[in-house]
Amino acid sequence: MTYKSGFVALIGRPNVGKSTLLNALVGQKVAIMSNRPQTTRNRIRGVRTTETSQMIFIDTPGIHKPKHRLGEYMVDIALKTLNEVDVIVLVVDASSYVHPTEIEIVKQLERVRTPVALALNKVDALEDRALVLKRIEEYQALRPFDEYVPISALRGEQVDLLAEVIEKRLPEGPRYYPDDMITDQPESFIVSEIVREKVLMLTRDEVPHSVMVAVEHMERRSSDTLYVSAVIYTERESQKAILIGKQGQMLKRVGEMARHELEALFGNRIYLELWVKVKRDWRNKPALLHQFGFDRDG
Ligand SMILES: Nc1nc2c(ncn2[C@@H]2O[C@H](COP(=O)(O)OP(=O)(O)OP(=O)(O)O)[C@@H](O)[C@H]2O)c(=O)[nH]1
Ligand SMILES: [Mg+2]
Repeated sequence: MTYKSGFVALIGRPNVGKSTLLNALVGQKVAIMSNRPQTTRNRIRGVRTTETSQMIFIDTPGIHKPKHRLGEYMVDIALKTLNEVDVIVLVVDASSYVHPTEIEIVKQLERVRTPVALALNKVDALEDRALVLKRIEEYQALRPFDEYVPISALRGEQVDLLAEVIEKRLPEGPRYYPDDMITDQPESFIVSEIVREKVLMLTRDEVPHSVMVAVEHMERRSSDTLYVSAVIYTERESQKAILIGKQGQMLKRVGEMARHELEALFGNRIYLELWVKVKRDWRNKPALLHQFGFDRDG
């Protein structure tokens, strides 16, 4: 039997569940998720290897109308991905109406010849599951998709079916990554993202969006202890005060939650030291974006 492999982009507007789907497809958490739009800021790769195929999924930032340079970068990188993959999965929220952004995304898809599967996510949130048929018709009216798959990424429903229909569309190819490799992200990136995820969970309004986490130092101090020092950057003194909290309570909670998850993930004891610093308006400063790794070719 021939072995198939290839790259698969997960695209869609913010908050539809792309990262949740990526994690379900690879069977492990490789991308952080939250109920805030614009959670994902970079391309995140997750690998699913089976006897018959290897798929490299690329989770992308949600496509939206950018309000700052970071947003421009995020949308750029998502659209650029369309040209670099074998299959595109447009993820939509089946429990909500067709959004103007989805109409925009479909326009962008006219530029590419790549097969596009429509994943209608969040079917668990539909009052009546038959509504998904109506949703399919609405999307079909925008363009014919190569596949339509209703799923619940959160519950893992029909995620294997989605993988099957994607596999059909992949070219013959080798195993690019070792069997047991699930992501190619460096440990320091995973650490910074998990810290950021806890900030997204615990803060509100503009604070979650203003945050950038940078791991400054990681060091194995003994066979079972990993020492990590990270800085949470924010844009204003007032946000810094919120992140630290009364008597440092907020920072402590962020640190405890992140440490707990990282210990489970790495199977090590983690000594996590967090600092909060202000970098005024960093989301609009090209030099800072570059320093934080948001490069257009990234
Ligand atoms: N009910 C339900 N909620 C879901 C499902 N999939 C994802 N969600 C929720 O939707 C929210 C957004 O999920 P994410 O995976 O972070 O969405 P995203 O598309 O990656 O968002 P961005 O990174 O901001 O573009 C989270 O609160 C998820 O728990 C699903 O199948 N059903
Ligand atoms: Mg995401």
